[in-house]
Amino acid sequence: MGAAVLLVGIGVFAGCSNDVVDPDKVATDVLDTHFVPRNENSSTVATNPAVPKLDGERLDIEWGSADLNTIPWKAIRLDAENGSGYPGAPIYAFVKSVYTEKHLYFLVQWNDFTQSDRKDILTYVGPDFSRLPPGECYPQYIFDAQYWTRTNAEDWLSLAFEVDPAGDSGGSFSEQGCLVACHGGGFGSPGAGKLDVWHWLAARTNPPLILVNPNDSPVSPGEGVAGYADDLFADAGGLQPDAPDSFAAYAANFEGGGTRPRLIYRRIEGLCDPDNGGLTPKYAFMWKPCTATSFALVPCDTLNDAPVDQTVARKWRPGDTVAGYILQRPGGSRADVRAKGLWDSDDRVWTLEMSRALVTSDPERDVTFDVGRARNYRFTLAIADNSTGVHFGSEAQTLRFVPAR
Ligand SMILES: [Ca+2]
Ligand SMILES: [Ca+2]
Ligand SMILES: [Ca+2]
Repeated sequence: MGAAVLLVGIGVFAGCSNDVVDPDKVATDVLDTHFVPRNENSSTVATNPAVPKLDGERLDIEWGSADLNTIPWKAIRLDAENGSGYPGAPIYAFVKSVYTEKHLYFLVQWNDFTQSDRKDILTYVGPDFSRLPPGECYPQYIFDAQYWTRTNAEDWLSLAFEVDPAGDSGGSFSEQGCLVACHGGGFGSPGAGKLDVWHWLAARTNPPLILVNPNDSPVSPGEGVAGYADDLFADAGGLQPDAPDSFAAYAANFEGGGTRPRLIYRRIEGLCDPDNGGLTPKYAFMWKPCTATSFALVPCDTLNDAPVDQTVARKWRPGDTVAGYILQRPGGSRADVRAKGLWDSDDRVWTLEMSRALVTSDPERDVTFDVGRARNYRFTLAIADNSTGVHFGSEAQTLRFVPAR
């Protein structure tokens, strides 16, 4: 496998001359996580610039120089056999990990030829309203689901760790990964035990940006302005969101399996901009603070104010799109995992940086990383390319905490 990994590794990052993948360092199932000192008592910013900044940009200072190999790459093979459906020929994800006194960080890079970050785009496909007699209502078009379509999925990545030893009659998660504990029975339903699942979604959890460290300067945040990964768990009851008192980063902007939007942007009381931590607003999604009832799609709608793909309000025309999801910042135990992915259009690579506290306030549903006991943690990695269910999966891997020197 080593030679194959090397070849694929060089192929994936052919555009990055700094990346040297040594097959001896990557041909095992062990991902070492390396200690980075940080003054955790600092109430302002990370005092060590080597602590990763969650912004989807991979810097040498935060992830170790590839030449010095202080933080080696781990290539993880992902294939259809350990995934679901047939996503295509196997791919490799390149992973690094570090930890501080209180947090664990992952860097994952993988090839993806398409940036799929708009799931369930709602598109109006009825007549052009500017060609209809003015001054009339046309609920038979704007309010009829047959004049709307809902298309597209999203890229996603998930990590699964054991909270309680998981498996079923086919074996254990520790030995066979998702072959038994995720895909054995119903999806995400290990017969016994419990998995902690971190589910980064390019369309639904990546955009709601907020300071990673609330005490950071919003102008130059040392720890970044990140989105989230949905924090879920899987047991015999299936895949479920962390609870109670938690809420999701997203809600559907359509009814059930329907196609007609519930809400659209309107240019009333000023434009309701997403609050993206001072970054450039992105209109590919609806933002929860903008969802007053006055934003509901009504039968007499004649104007499309949606700022998606346009700057001036005008009458609806076929091809106009509305966001499929209403986004907000998640809360409670569901909001423990911070994540920011950026897609590079030149290299066609996703770069995802993730972080979670070693210990959360919800040890029932979240794996607890006990650095003091130097335990190893088995995990699996899954990646999807613009799909809800079809994905690549890895065999079970080991996360090993390298003791601080
Ligand atoms: Ca970074
Ligand atoms: Ca994609
Ligand atoms: Ca949690």
